[in-house]
Amino acid sequence: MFGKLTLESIPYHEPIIMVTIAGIILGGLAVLAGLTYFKLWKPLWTDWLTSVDHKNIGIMYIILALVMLMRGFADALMMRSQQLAATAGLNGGAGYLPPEHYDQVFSAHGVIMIFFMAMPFIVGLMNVVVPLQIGARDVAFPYLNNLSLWLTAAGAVLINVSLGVGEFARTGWLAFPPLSEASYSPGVGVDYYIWALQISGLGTLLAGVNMITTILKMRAPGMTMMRLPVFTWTTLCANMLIVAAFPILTATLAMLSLDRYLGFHFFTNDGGGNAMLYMNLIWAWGHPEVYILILPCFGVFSEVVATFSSKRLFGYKSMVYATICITVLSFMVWLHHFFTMGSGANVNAFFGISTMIISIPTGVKIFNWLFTMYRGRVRFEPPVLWACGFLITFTVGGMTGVLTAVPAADFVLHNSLFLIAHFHNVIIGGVVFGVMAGLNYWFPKSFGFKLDPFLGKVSFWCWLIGYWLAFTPLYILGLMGATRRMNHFTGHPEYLPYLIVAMVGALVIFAGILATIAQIALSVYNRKKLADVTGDPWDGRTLEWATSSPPAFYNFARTPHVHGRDAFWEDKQEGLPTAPEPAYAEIHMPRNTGTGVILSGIAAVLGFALIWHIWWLAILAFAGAIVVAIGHSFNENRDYYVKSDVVARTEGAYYKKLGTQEA
Ligand code: HEM
Ligand SMILES: [Cu+2]
Repeated sequence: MFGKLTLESIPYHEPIIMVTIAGIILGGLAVLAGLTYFKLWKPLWTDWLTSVDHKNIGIMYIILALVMLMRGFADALMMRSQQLAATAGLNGGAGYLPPEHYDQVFSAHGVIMIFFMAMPFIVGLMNVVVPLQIGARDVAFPYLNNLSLWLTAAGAVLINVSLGVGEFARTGWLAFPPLSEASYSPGVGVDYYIWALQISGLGTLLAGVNMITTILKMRAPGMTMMRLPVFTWTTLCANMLIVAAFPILTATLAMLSLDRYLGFHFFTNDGGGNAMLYMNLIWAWGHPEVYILILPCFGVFSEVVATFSSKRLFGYKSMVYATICITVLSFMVWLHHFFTMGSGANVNAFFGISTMIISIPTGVKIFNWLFTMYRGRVRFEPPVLWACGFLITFTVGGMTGVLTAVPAADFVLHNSLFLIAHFHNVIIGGVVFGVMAGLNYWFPKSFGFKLDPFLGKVSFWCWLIGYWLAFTPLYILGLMGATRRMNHFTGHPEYLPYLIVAMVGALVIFAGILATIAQIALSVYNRKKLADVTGDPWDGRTLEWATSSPPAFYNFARTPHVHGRDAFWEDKQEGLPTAPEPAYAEIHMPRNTGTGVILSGIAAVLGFALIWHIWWLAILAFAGAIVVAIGHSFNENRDYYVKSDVVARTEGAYYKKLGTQEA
């Protein structure tokens, strides 16, 4: 009846898990009670969960990312403290986390941070910003956008369920066979991994199609490709990578499923299979994936550096071409992830060199940012601090990357903590710093008030110092021979001082995360004091700053006309209108729909049923999804016109607030 699911699937005997789950359940109940008490269920459903407004969808993506950041970071703290405790001799050198639990922790940490923290954060920023930057009313397919969000959330739900029902994969974040095959991982952990990624991956792919269409087809008149803001350019390239790369991931995981569920032999070591096929495929997705994460962050830094230096971005064209170069090159380097697997010297040399070539367009970008700031009057608000921290940290990470791209060096460094230090160096210094810059930069656009700058600076310094304390020791440990994914290091007391420093670093980062939470809470509390009525708190250059904050749901009452790069900056030089227009046209807008939430809920149930081999439920859920999808296609009530007097009233209120309208 319930497939493999029994009461034994719940890990009663693991106190750490049980306490965590009790905490999550209590927290969840508190939220539910709060929603009921303040009668928020209806607005939550009608204004948020079912919203097809790109701005709301973006905000919900970012909330998901922030929640999952805590979960992923809790895992990181557990790993740091386990290795420290074991090396310090706790329990005779075994530490407090048994290996089978530790292995789940590092796998969950990697998967959560990449797929459910970094990805939603970036897709969220794209959603909030890109339609505004190109002068559009929404994305090309608003309902699909809502579905993408909820499919991502459904994947996140499955991962969190694995904490309390069954187990998660013990295979690392890429689930390499043969370890991930049914013979070596007979439990449900890998199946949780597969279905969480398949469902959220579908959401990501749809989001990619949506963004590309939006940028190519919905730009305001006059916004040629060479006038696109750089963030929109990098978003376009990242989404091209999504559309090209995510199907590879889907196909690879589908093959792994066939192996696991139906006894196929794609990746087994017998029956004609070959595990190396999996390595090649997963990295053909995996390397572009890291550029999907970093390119939009390069875009954020470009916007931030230009705005806060009050200058045009230096070398706009070279920035665009460098982005395109990186996009293309990112598909030609995947083999650098397995130099040690016997491809031979010539193949390794090719991939080593192609990898190093990527540092050229990246270097171009670094110099462009530096030259933009050079001799500018840089205003050191939090977004710029993140950008400066990035310039230093990311550059070092890039250099250790070039080092590991030397095949001979990689034979020594492969699988060591040196590698862990390298990729956290680029992913924290690049992606986390990037999304934090974006959060601080665009928050006032979404909510109409700035984030508290003091706590923003505290958060930045904690992350920067914490990063260096936490990961510099790992570079050294790696050179000393410490390998990755270890529950404990037997007979290496000399690692202890480094592990202590790394632990301190993780705690400093923890302080940074707490500072961000406090920053958001305090800013909400002080929202009157931090308010911005102009819609343009930073003296911005691009069109998102041309609207009120938060923008009206239709974004622009009249589609802007673009006459150059930095469209809004140029408009400002010519003088902005100080009063609403005498008349507005009606505006065509999409209607909210609950179908995305329902379909994704069904998808989560389908995933759960497949994980536990509850076949009747899987068939039922699959059929249900088809029925709901077909049913939605009969929904004719999907758009409406905003009356011109509603537009006139909204705009009138905005100009009145600006204080520029004659009484
Ligand atoms: C915030 C502070 C962070 C700390 C202290 C931290 C710590 C760690 C540690 C201790 C490991 C295991 C290293 C080992 O194999 O021995 C690890 C692995 C990993 N981390 Fe982080 N991490 C952090 C942030 C992030 C972020 C932001 C990301 C991605 C966006 C990330 C992605 C990964 C991945 C993909 C792995 C590899 C997991 C595997 O081996 O399969 N981490 N991290
Ligand atoms: Cu790579």
